[in-house]
Amino acid sequence: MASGSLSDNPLLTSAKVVIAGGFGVGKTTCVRSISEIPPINTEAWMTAASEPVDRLDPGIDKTTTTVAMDFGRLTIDQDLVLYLFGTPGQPRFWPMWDDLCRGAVGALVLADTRHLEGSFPAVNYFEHDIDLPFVVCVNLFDGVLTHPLDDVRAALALSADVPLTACDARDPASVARALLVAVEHTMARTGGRAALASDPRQSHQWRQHA
Ligand SMILES: Nc1nc2c(ncn2[C@@H]2O[C@H](COP(=O)(O)OP(=O)(O)OP(=O)(O)O)[C@@H](O)[C@H]2O)c(=O)[nH]1
Ligand SMILES: [Mg+2]
Repeated sequence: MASGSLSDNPLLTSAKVVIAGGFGVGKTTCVRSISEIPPINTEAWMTAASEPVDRLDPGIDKTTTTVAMDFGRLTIDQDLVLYLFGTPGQPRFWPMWDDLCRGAVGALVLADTRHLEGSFPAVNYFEHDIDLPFVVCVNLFDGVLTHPLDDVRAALALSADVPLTACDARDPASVARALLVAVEHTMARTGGRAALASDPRQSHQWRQHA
């Protein structure tokens, strides 16, 4: 996606959005697939030496894990740029989440229905520990929704006022739609344009993705 010369626009507003969730739910994949700049990732190899602390279950196709953050950028309008910050997912890095969320306008919390219990701490964090609008998004690992979203909502004991959606983290258009839900939720929670400069639904660039 072409971003143009961002610095030329005096009306440009940027907004920070956090992509959070438990271990291996697809946060890094999500940032990588949507970022218009080469994303910054902080991946470390998971080895046998780290087995006591890293989950290396059979069937989990994962050789690296995020040890600090992911960073990417998405221009969704000529005067609105999202800066995407992906959190690390492993419990030993959760203390970093407060720092990563500082200054954010919203969060997209990814969930994997094959290991839904891994999403409980993330949902709990955004529901109780921090005042930040968030939406929960099921990552469709097999390309299909294996459980109705109402069932996922019930299993997560998710409040009715928290939007629940689904995406394929590998698919930029799908990730864009999920981010749109998050942006719209932030706008609804903050009274329209209090936190964001413009309505992304009017964005031509956005429509190209979504
Ligand atoms: N089939 C499929 N695989 C995916 C999808 N999203 C992520 N993956 C794979 O799942 C694994 C984990 O993805 P990551 O993006 O590293 O997950 P993460 O949430 O960043 O993981 P941590 O940072 O370690 O918590 C990787 O091997 C990805 O290739 C998806 O939508 N479909
Ligand atoms: Mg990661």
